[in-house]
Amino acid sequence: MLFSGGAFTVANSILWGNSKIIQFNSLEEQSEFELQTSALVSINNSLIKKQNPTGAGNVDATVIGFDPLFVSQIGQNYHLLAGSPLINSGNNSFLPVDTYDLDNDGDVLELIPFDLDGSNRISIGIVDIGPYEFIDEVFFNGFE
Ligand SMILES: [Ca+2]
Ligand SMILES: [Ca+2]
Ligand SMILES: [Ca+2]
Repeated sequence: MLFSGGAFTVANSILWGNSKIIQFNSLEEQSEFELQTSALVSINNSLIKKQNPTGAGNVDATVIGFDPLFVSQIGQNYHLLAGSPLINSGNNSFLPVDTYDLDNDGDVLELIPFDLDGSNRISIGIVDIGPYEFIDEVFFNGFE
């Protein structure tokens, strides 16, 4: 993927190497990601492999030994493990509204209610970066 012009926005998203780009906003799935300085770029509350993009709230993936704690990178399973730096690192204000009324409550102006699994899009008050919200099983199931 090469952005050589135009403008694009990345928010609450994961761009991870040669695998999928996962997002909710304006980008489609891509296999590569490269920026040229002529592109107008807005990257916020996102993770880009081996980068620390300018913008607000991005995860610094340039740290030695950085691990986003995906369930399986090889298996391209981008669900998050407990302790992932992506948990609660999104920005709720970047979420799209529920235009298609996914929860059938007649409210199309609320924030989108579900993640890619159909779980609550926002858990513990703040959206996680990427398509899946981390659910704390202990919290979710009540007491152990
Ligand atoms: Ca709704
Ligand atoms: Ca609702
Ligand atoms: Ca969360």
